[in-house]
Amino acid sequence: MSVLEKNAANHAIALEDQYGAHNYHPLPVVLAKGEGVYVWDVDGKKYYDFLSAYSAVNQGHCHPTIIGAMIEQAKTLTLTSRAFYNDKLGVYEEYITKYFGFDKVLPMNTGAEAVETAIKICRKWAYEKKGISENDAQIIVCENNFHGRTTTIISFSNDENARKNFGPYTAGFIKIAYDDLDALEKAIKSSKNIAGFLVEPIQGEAGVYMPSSDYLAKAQKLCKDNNVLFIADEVQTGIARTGSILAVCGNCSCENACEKQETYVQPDVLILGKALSGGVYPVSAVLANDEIMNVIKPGQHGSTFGGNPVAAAVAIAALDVVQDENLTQNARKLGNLFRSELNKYIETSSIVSLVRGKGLLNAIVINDTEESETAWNICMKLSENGLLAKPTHGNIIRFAPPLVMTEEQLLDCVSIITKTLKEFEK
Ligand code: IF1
Repeated sequence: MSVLEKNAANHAIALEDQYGAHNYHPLPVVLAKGEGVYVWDVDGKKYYDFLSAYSAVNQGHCHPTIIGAMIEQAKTLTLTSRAFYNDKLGVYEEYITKYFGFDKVLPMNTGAEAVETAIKICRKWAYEKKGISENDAQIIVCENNFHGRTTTIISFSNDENARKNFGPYTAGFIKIAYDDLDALEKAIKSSKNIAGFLVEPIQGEAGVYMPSSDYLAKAQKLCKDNNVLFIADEVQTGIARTGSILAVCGNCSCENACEKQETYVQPDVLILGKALSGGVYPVSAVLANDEIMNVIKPGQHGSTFGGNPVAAAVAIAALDVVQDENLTQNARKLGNLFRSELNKYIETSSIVSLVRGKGLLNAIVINDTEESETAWNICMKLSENGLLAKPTHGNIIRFAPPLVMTEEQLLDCVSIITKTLKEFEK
């Protein structure tokens, strides 16, 4: 790296340090370009992106179809607010509701906004349809959840770093162990005020924890039998990431979620974000059927940018790409290959205890304490070797490349990962 190039990277870092809030601790890599599965830093070094902006770039960086749709709409009409209609929103609403099999969608921008929207819809439904007394609704959530960073959402987080000193906290949430049906049944039966159950089909931030194979279906049945809304947060697991169009689709890899598949656990409320735009624009959505969604009346919820024409055009293109390029099947196939290849290495590894995941949402557990720097140091070495990944909690490294990756590229990444890990073998 030349002195000049070093200065470019250091200058970018120094600017962020001086003028930006210190709410992140990034790897010291300064990116300047992205295309497909690759990103380049300011010095022109090329990397495989194995984080995909936390599963927002499922369709690959700067996908030409999505970028084209964004440019076309951005040159025409960007924002009307919802004070007026526009010619793109209804087309998008019809498209996404048919794509996922729901009557209606409420369009928002970020994942956290969509989670907040789902919480509001659930509470309103509880008071106006289930008959729970106002302000008494309780929503069940899971330990080690991650649903975003608003004050209400961190109120039911057990991550002290994300929660401490942001109180007073929002009431109305009951925390239970993840993947524990007895705990869910007990919580549901504990009160007549249970409105909903908010769950990640796979706990991404917690370290890519997958529940037992029958957990989601049995949890949904418990909710159905007790008139409790089953709310699936698929912001990270959705849009083909896990080798199904939704993680709640179980083993089905058809392009559209459909009740016909015996493995499909249709939520009462579905939350989407991130890859809904292919990572080019903040787009999120809450989907539900009329008997739930129609509790929202004019003036009761919304946002300036929610459902704007650019978001609508981008989301249609992003969902088209998933189907046109068979990203669901590709994620399933390459995910199986990734885990099988890593397991061959793990058999003789002293530094990695396991690999787990579904589709191309995977993680390895490093054989060291949560407080150790080993996972971080491995990611630093991976970046030197041309692959970007970041530890999630302590000793877990998440691996989530764009779903457009080819088998050849994946095997190249496996060799970079195993070569790097071998440098840390004891
Ligand atoms: C950060 C984590 C992942 C999410 C689920 C809602 C949201 C997220 C299941 C909120 C967002 C992002 C947030 C981002 C990093 C990333 C993340 F590490 F923070 F936890 F993916 F695991 N539901 N996850 O995963 O969506 O408001 O961010 O659009 O805060 O650093 P958002």
